[in-house]
Amino acid sequence: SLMMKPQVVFVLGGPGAGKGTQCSRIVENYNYTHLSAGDLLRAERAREGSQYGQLIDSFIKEGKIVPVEITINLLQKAMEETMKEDEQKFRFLIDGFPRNEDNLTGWNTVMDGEADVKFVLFFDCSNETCINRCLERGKNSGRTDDNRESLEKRIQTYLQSTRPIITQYQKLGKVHTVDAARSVDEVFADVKAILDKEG
Ligand code: UP5
Ligand code: MG
Repeated sequence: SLMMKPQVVFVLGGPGAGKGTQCSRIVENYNYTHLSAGDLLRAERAREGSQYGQLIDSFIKEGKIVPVEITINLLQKAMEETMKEDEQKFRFLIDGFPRNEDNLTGWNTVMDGEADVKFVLFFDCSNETCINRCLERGKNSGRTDDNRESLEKRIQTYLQSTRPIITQYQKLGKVHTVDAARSVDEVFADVKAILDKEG
């Protein structure tokens, strides 16, 4: 059968900006599949027999960005599996990727012609808000990076590596910025307005 080309929205923002929370809301209301790069990496870390478990573990604790080959492979597999199961599911929210130049180059190389990046949804809030949300979550998230030390590093990586990627997409006119410091409902109201307009 004729497979549709995957239609991708990149969802970016600082650690704890609410990317995952908003993606869940989107999935409830729109025909999108949510793929969190971080969740896929954590699942790969936990997978029996994974050759990347230790590497992923140490990169996540250090707030560093895992080599793109690993992440892209997981994203590609997840997209393929989703579309194989239901060919109507060709719209994807890719949450937390691309995070640096290596990620972007890797995506552009591997996915050139294979997927359309429609736009970037950017959840913008202060570093302080990001840190407070992650520390609060850290009380029971079990995430190895929801502590002050890892968070400092995650914020540094975000500012140094991820913001420039968002800026690049901004120059292409492809970024929709949402003020993520407000309540989940208020943020989602803005998200809805964007998706209703952009599809
Ligand atoms: N919360 C959410 N929205 C709120 C709101 N409006 N008001 C009040 N509270 C709100 O939310 C975080 C917390 O805040 C939750 O408790 C939530 O209830 C509350 P969440 O929706 O989880 O935010 P999110 O932006 O998804 O935060 P997350 O911690 O997942 O962001 P990160 O980008 O830091 O984490 P991710 O899982 O994407 O990546 C983790 C690590 O994996 C990276 O640091 C990196 O080491 C590695 N990684 C790669 O190497 N490559 C990749 O491509 C992706 C990840
Ligand atoms: Mg997340």
